Amino acid sequence: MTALDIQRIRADFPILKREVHGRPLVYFDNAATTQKPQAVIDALVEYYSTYNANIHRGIHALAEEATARYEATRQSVADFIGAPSADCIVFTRNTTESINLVAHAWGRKNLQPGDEIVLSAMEHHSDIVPWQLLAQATGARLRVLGIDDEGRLLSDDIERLIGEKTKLVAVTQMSNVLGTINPVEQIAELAHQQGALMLVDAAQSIPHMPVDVQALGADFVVFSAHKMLGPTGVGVLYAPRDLLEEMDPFLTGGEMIRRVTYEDSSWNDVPWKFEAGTPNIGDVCAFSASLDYLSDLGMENVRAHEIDLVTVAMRRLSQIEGVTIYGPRNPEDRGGVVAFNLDDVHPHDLATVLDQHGVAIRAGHHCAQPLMGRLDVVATARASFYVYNSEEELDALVEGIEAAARLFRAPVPTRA
Ligand code: 7TS
Repeated sequence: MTALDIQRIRADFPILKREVHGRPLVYFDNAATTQKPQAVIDALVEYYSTYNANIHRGIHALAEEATARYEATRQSVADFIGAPSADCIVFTRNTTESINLVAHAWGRKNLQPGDEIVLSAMEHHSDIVPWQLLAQATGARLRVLGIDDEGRLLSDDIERLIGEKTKLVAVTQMSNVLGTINPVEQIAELAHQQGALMLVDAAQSIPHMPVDVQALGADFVVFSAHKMLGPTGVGVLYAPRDLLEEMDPFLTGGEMIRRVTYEDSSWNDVPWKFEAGTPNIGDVCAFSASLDYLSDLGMENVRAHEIDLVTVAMRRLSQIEGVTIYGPRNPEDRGGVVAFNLDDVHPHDLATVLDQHGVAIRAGHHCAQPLMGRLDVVATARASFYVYNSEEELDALVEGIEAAARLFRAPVPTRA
C-alpha cells in the first residue's frame, strides 16, 4: 500500500475543500495541470509582498535577494533531476517553449536537407509542430515510430528508423494519453550510436516518477512546473553546458547579451543567454516550494501511489459495460493516466455528466491528434491522477460514468 498519507496531503491543498455543482471536487485532470499546495501559494505571496524586484541588474537589497532566490531555484531544479550543475538549467515559460527553443537554437543551425528527425506516434502537438516547421525550413524530414495495439513503441521501428540520417530523436517519456512509459534510455543510446541527439519530453514523467537526467543519457530534457504542483508560466530545458554553449540564441534582447553595438552583439554565458528579458521571477521562486514538497513526499512514493490508483481505476472501469481503456494493460508499464471511451457516447458528453458529479476529467484529443487517428477515435475521456487523489474518489468517477451510461444508452426498443 501507498506510503503517502493522502488525507494529510489533501489538507495542504486549499482548492480541494471546494465543491463543484454541490459535490466535493474530485480533480482528475492532473495531466493538464495540477493543483497547488499552500506552501507554493505562500511562496508566491511572499515574493510579491517581501522581495519583488528585477533580477541580475539592481545593486540594492531587494534585487540581490530576488536574484539569489531565482538562482537558488535553478539549483533546486538541477538537484531534483540529477543535473550536474545549475548552468544546465534554462527557465522558459513551459515545455512547449523549451521544445521551440531547441528547434530554433539547435535545429536551425544543425539540420540540412535529407536529415531526419525521429518522433513517436504518441507525441503531444508541442513535440510535433516545432519539428514539422523546422523540417520545412531546413529540408529535413520527420519519421514516426509506430505503436502496437497496447500503445507501446514498436521495437522494430526503433531499430529501423533510427539510422545514419537521424540527427535528432524526440520522444515523450510518458504519454499524456496512453500513459505508456517509453524506454527512453535505450532510445537515447541508439540515437547516440548513430551520432544523433535525443530530446526527452518529460512533461508527464518528471512530475510523477524519479528521473535522473544523467542516467537517461538524454541531450535535452523538457518539462513544465505547473504539472508538478508549481505555478503556471515556468518551463525547464535541461541540456549539458557544452551543448547549450554551442547553440545559437533563441529570443534576443535584454539580459541575454554581453555587449551590444549597432553593428554586432555578443552573448551572455549560459544559461542566461537563453533567458531574454525580465523572466517570470515570482513563479520561478515559488516553483522551489513545489520541488521541496515533492522531495519531502519522495518521488518513489509518488510513483507507487499512482500505480495503486491506476490499478484500481483500470479494474473498476473495465467492469463497466461498454468501457474501452487505451494504453498498456499492465499498470506498472504506465503512468497515472487512464484514457477511455464509453460505447459511442461522445467524451464531451461524458465529461459534462462527470462535471455534474463534481468530477473534473479532460475529454478531447489531448493535443495528440495523430495518436487519435492511430487509435481510430476522434477523442477520448481521460482521468489523470496525482498525489492528493484517493481510491475513494474513484467511486465518484465510476458513479458518474454509470450515470452517463444510463443517460445516453439508447433504450432497448420494445416490441409493439
Ligand atoms: N508534452 C506532453 C507530454 C504534455 O502532456 C504536454 C501538456 C506538453 C508537452 C505541453 O506542456 P505545456 O506546459 O507546454 O502546455 N499536456 C496537456 C494535457 O495532456 N492536457 O493539457 C495539457
